[in-house]
Amino acid sequence: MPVHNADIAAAFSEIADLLEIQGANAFRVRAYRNAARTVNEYGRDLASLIGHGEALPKLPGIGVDLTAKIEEIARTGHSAFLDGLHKSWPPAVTALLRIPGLGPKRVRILYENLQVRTLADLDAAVRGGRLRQLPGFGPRTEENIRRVLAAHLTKAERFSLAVAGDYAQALIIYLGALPGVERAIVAGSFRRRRETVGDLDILVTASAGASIIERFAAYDEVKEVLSRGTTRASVRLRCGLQVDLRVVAQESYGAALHYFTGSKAHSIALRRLAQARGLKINEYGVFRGRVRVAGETEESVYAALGLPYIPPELRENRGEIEAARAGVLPRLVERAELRGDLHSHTMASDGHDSLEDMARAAHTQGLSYLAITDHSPYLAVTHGLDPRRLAKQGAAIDAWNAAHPEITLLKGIEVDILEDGSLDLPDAALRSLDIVVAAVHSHFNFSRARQTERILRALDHPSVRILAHPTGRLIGAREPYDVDMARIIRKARERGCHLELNAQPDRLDLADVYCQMARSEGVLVSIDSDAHATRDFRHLDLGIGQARRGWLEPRNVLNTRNLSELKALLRGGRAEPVPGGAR
Ligand code: DGT
Ligand code: CA
Ligand code: CA
Repeated sequence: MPVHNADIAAAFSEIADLLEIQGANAFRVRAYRNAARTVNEYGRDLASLIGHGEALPKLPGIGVDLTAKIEEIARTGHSAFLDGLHKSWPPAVTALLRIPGLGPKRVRILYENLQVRTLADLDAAVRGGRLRQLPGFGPRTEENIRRVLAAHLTKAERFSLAVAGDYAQALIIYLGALPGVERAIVAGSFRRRRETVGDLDILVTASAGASIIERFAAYDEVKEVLSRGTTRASVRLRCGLQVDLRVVAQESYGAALHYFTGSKAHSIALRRLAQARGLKINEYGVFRGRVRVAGETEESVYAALGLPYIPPELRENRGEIEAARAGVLPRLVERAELRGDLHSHTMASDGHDSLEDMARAAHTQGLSYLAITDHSPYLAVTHGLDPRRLAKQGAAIDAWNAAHPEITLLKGIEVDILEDGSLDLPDAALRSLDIVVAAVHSHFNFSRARQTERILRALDHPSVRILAHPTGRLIGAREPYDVDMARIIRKARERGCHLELNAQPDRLDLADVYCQMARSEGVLVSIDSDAHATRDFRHLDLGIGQARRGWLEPRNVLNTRNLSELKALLRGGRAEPVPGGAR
């Protein structure tokens, strides 16, 4: 694993925390904290500098000892000193420091007197009434800790974008209909289309804040009001999802929306840029001295900093500000630009609807072609198609196409990649199809080398055109399998294959960073619903969000092509090189 500056900074912060708990000299603690900040903010990747044999730059406040530690972490991914600290203070202890009211002194007392090492231990100690017996822990402290813990322990879980979306949509309709409300919009990670969200952040513009807050707290789904003021409130819904609401004046809409959309890293980088221009930026606007120079729209906020509008999906401080400054922001792909879908199932395997119903639904969704890719026989539960049933389905597809010029069905298969990288159907059956999508559904635990070789072999099969859900992850349920994605992407380019971005809510596989990698290697991404029922085509929206987070433009996406361009790409073996793939 490559070591990033952030990893080195995290190690230094943790050393500072643990030294503090130990009661170490305050100057020493501060030196580590400052070093963490310096490393984190340093513009170039220290590990790659070291990897290229370059001398480390002279960093402020970083002497011989810290330089040696940076080199050690960059080379090995570890700090022997930190590992030593962990022997007496397990890593989980540092989480206790984040609880308001618990400084290093108290954490140390908890650890030594009550053997508290984790938040769960602390929770047990509070419940057992053991906290108040300790020196320096009054009833007030105990009550504070109890409250923070309750919020912490239930908040740990993140919600999938799709689930959060259902709640968000209902809330926006409810809030939007309240008297006095001008606009209601979801900001935060939801607007940035992250695959999971910690909570929903809703922004409302209205003249009278207090009455909006009242009605928000009275929303039917609200289980508990966590905090409430005149312009803001936080609630927890019955499902456990937290929702933060902010009411702002119309004139601050853009600035507030920008602030609450984040990400925090993007906002911080932007604030630094503003400072360099003598401007101040906050949730109320952009200011020169006391004069407000922008804030009503997000466009005005960016324009005040001399930047074009940056779409929310890019706001992660992953190079988007530099790209904006250089005038080379990508023109991100949009849902309306998808002309087709290259992965779908019918009742023939494990889908719920007929081929004809799937075709009609896809057409209703604005698509002009749909690949029918039922399973191959390997996994018995999917009731996959053998060559005989596949041929029968092919005849049904021919019949459909003859009668329905409005949407073309492609004959396809989602063929299993077997243990050794061979495919689950005879070559002749695969050759008879318009499109072969290959997928791993077994042996997830192979070593990286073995898994990579297996997939590379499948991509070498002359019929294979798309690698489905390339890392096999199920968000929150199954880790991606261990593969060398860089090699897979290079192989795909060499073979004229494409990578799927599977838009099922719990897959969203390809992840954003791999989309970026595919883009820079000139490999096309196919944004597919993997629909198992007519209603599943709506998942394409989620796929688009992930693709946009991965900087994909229409030209980087296979299924923005019209049918004849697509057929050429599927036939041709080699994809046309995409010029200027890298940003
Ligand atoms: P999440 O909820 O964990 O999925 O992620 P976010 O990004 O929605 O984070 P959240 O809900 O804590 O905050 C929403 C936005 O509010 C965040 O993206 C940026 C802004 N924000 C929150 N705290 C701060 C802060 O301390 N500084 C700045 N600049 N912005 C903040
Ligand atoms: Ca949030
Ligand atoms: Ca929030």
